[in-house]
Amino acid sequence: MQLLSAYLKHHNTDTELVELIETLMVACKEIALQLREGALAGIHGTTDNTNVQGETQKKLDIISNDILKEVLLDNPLVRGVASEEEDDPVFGNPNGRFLVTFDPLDGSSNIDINVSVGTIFSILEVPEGDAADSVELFLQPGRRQVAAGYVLYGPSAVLSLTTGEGVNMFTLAHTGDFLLTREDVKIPNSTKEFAINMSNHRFWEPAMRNYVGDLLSGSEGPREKNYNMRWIASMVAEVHRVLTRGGIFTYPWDSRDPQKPGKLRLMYEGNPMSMLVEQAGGRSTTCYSDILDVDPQHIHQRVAVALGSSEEVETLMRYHRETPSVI
Ligand code: P6P
Repeated sequence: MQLLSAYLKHHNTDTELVELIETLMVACKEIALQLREGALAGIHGTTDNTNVQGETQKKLDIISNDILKEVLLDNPLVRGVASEEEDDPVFGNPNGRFLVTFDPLDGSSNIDINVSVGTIFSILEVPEGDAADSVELFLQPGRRQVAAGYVLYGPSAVLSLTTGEGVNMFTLAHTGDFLLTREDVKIPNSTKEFAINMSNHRFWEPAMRNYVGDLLSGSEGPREKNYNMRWIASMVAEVHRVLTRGGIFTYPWDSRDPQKPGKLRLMYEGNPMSMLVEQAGGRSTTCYSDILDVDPQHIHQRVAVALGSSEEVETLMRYHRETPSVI
């Protein structure tokens, strides 16, 4: 089994990017250890704090966020970090080359019920000629990412990573090393599995209601095949399933907050997951256009997401082209 750093070096990955990824994994290994302790460490449950998203912060949200901030900003390669749990970016070495955005513990509402959660990360380079520390440095379209990935803390801890040369998966061994366990991951073009939070049905656009209604009609309906549904309420786990066996995962716009395009965040959920999915041969869209082409205006900007098996995502997009939008 090949070590993460050996695999990246063997494939001529930029040496400073390899160092940054290794630094990220130091933080994720510490988070994995904290999670493994679970209730024994007295770190389950919520705090009295609400984050910039308006969500009550779990103790492990803050612990994970602090571990990532401390470890990353200690590396001189890092110019700054932006986190789901921080109002504003935090800056480090003014000569640092990289910017890192992250959701430190995605799916954290699942922690207390011992269901998989994960750390999602996106790596950008500081734009040429930009001198001042500002949030503007981060506001780059997803196609500018130099690397993206997540560490899924499940029955095993698995890193899914892309540096723009496909997607590979590395499992955390008891030795503390990430070892290559799946190479050149490819998402099947078609699927019979969809993931959506059905409780929001009455809030969706007509196109989404029509699309899901036809999935539910199964072989008697226009899709002429039976589908199965999953919903884990942890994007990292859903995307890992899609990368592993195909499927479509979607969190679309809904009318509960019509001004927001969706629930998920572009810079540290939509963009990194979209890079992974596209690098694995899938599609990742807003239901109308590719997420990686969205021009970000705000560090905590939200985005509608529909990602996975290319033929299924393109079918969903066709429903949205053919049905008048209400947005
Ligand atoms: P809901 C977790 O809070 C998250 O951001 C994603 O990981 C997940 O897919 C989604 O929200 C779940 O949302 O509305 O089903 O709780």
